[in-house]
Amino acid sequence: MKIGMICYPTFGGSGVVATELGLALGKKGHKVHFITYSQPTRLDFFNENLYYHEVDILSYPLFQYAPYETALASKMVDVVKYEKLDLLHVHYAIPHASAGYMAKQILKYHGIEIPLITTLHGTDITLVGKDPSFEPVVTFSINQSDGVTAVSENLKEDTYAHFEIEKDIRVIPNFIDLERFKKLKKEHFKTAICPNGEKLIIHTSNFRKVKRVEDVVHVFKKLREKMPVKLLLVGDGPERAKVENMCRECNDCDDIRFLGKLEMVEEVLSVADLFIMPSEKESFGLAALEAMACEVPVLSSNAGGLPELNIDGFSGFLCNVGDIDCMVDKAMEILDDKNLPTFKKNALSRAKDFEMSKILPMYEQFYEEILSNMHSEATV
Ligand code: GMT
Repeated sequence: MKIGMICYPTFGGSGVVATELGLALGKKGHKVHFITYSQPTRLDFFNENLYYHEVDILSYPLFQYAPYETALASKMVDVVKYEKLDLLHVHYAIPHASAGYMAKQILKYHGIEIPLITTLHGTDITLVGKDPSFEPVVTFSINQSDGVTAVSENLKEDTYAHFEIEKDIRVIPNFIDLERFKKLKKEHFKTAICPNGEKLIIHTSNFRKVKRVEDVVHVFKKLREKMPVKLLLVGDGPERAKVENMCRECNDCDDIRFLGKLEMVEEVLSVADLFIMPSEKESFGLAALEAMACEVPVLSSNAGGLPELNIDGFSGFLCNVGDIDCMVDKAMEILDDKNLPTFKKNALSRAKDFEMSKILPMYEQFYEEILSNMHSEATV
């Protein structure tokens, strides 16, 4: 199959999923054409089945806001026409689904029928998409997609609850490459960070409000009164400066380290004892899955799709959003030496349920279904 893959090429979860999906499809012999505004990270090498088309936007003094959606739709039209793609798969509804719809209509005018598949990832539905400034366009473009997927049952339900959707939504969860995400021998990192045998807690995110990074610090502070612990905060984003100030004011600088964005996050996950994800909303929680694959138990909120990933009392625990005391109690239970080895083993076992080889065929089958529906409609 020749697939056009449209995503945000940044550190965000939807971009990671789209890139990993494209890479995996390429390995299986499909031709994957990434159409994005910059080269996705992890795609900076040659592979005979992977192609990259950059969306460039003409700069013009009249444009206070550069019309990215128009440039993206034009690039999709160009790539579909000249690379003879079989389908377009857009990740994150805004603005990719409406740009895809526009491209599809233009191609139709030129006599080319191409199916459009939209994957909903989370904040495109639960936060941004609901805003009245986007809602009518999001609803319309989801309904006009030939196939729609969501990364959890919860996100599917949220989509039906908040938008007037007539389409069936197929749930295809996030997946993990266990060849890459596995516990690596990095004991020297552990010795450097925790010289006195402290337990190591980790959080990785894009430091947006929805991630509640402050809760991680509150839990850590209370936990430190009870046992020797260190905290690593990985990633960057709008809330980082606030959280950093919060740590400085309390003289916690030696026990809490901010590592910024890390390309090889699996290296530090490999030496962690507990991953905390206290999110306000989280459609799936890819970062928690990455931690589990590296044998790190997860203490998460019970928001969104997190209960579909993290099994309470098995791979970690779930607490209500903002319930710091619950999180401290559960962290102590996980970090107890008599429990920790079991939680670590269980975390890996749960991650295996989302192994790429189990999830990739779901996308391939969905592509086949959508293509065959389209062909049967054309012959009626
Ligand atoms: O907020 C993020 O983590 C980034 C965001 C995105 O769309 O780029 O991630 C969402 O998509 C991921 C991949 O499907 C999911 O694993 C995350 O749970 C989801 N984030 C939220 O729902 C907040």
